[in-house]
Amino acid sequence: MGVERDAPHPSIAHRGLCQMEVSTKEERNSEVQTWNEVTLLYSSALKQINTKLEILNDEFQHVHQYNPIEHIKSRLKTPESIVKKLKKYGQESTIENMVAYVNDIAGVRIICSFTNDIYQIADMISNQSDIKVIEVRDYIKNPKPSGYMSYHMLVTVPVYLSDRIVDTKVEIQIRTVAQDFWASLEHKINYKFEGGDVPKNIQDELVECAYMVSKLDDHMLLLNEEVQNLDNGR
Ligand code: 0O2
Repeated sequence: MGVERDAPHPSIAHRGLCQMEVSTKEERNSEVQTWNEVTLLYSSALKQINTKLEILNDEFQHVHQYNPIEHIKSRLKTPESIVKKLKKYGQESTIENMVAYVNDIAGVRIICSFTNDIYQIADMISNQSDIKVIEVRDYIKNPKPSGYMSYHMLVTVPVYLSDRIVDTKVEIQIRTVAQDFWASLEHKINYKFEGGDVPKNIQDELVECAYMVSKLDDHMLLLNEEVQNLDNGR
């Protein structure tokens, strides 16, 4: 199980901060300090979640002799992307607003083989006593109009500092390899059109591909169950 970590480069973070409305040098220094503290919290939350997931995956391997998790990616949202989201929500670009309104500053994506792995992993996460599940969005049972399928959980994880414990938000996305393949191509296509309208025929083909991904996932799940039953009958 590979774990990738991407944090925004400090200079990018600084550039992002400078876009925020800060007037005096003292205010800017204090904002930089706050930014660094906030970034420390989110990156620590990612470390906590990643360790938990590795332990759960190892335990699952020990009990069931297979790994439900293919791989994990985690990232901190770039300041540019945070500012964009706050604009979308009609909020001013302040650190306070970013903490209050942007739920996916710390994001973890878990990729697994089969759709039933997704729900097992989600249950294992929810059962951790120190993790609080704030919201679940099941875009597998209810795909987005674009065709996007994934299971989203917004959780908080406690970060233990020297003088306090801070419950910190992390967005967890869980999806199959096939759903991830679709989402990454669709993301690239949207990026190519820079948020403008993707031609209708391409949108329709993406929806058609999402349907095929869903069929493929169902088929692979059945095939795997058939093979498991053969093994059990031996
Ligand atoms: P990035 O670069 O991945 O971080 P809301 O305003 O609360 O309704 P929000 O916060 O956008 O909506 O939440 P949503 O839609 O539940 O999930 C947001 C994230 O899910 C996105 O993050 C994407 O990672 C992923 N996602 C949602 N819809 C799609 C989609 O149609 N296609 C693809 N490829 N990914 C999607 P960001 O911040 O948009 O981007």
